[in-house]
Amino acid sequence: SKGTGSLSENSRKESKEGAELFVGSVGGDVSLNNSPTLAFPSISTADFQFDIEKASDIIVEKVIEFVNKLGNARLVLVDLSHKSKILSLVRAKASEKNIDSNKFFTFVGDITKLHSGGGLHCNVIANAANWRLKPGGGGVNAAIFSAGGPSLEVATKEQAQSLYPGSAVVVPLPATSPLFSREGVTHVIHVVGPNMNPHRPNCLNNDYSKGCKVLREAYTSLFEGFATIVR
Ligand code: AR6
Repeated sequence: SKGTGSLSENSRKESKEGAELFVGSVGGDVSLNNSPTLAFPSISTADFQFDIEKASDIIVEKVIEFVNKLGNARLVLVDLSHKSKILSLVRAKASEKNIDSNKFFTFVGDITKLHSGGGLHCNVIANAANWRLKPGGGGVNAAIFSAGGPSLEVATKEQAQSLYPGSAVVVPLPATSPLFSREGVTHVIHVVGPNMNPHRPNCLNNDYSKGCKVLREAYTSLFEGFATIVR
């Protein structure tokens, strides 16, 4: 159980292990902030084998496009490891572009345990999904469907049966989902990115002109979906 003492413990923990703050650092304690917050993984850069240099440019470009349209809402790029190359690249590029680090930052942790394990409250999390919106398959998709429980599967099917690469669907989470009750997540946004892995469906065969277009569309759909929740 969390008393008042554990909050400061979490904040310390977060600033030490979790939040990788930009140069200049955030003005406040990120864990003591109740602004609407979207936590998202880097779409397509692991199982789907999308180039991380190109992906990091697109993430920063799309964050710049949306971050100031979202009022006081925050965007947080999450990955599992402090050694994450995509987090380092995005941090460096976001810092170069002087993106407000109160509104966009990176965070190391499991996206299904941000509140309980990292002290970061995110009311919305994004999933790098597959086109059939099926659980399993590894990566962040397997983790989110597993943590979300059967009610996430049911709620997902109510919204969509499948998704094209470059599109997203917003799924309101039932209160019966552990992600809701334990983590305070009210919505999951499934996003399907471009696939460069020849062993997965709809492989783009290294066509990065198509791939970059689809990845931009994926982030646009994700951030627009989040905007509909925030408004
Ligand atoms: N918490 C935070 N980030 C994570 C987690 C987690 N629990 N797990 C993975 N990541 P990936 P893709 C990071 O492969 O490349 C699935 O099987 C990971 O380090 O999950 O879009 C789907 O069903 C990486 O930075 O997604 C699709 O078929 C990022 O999440 C396919 O993989 C995305 O890695 C999608 O591949």
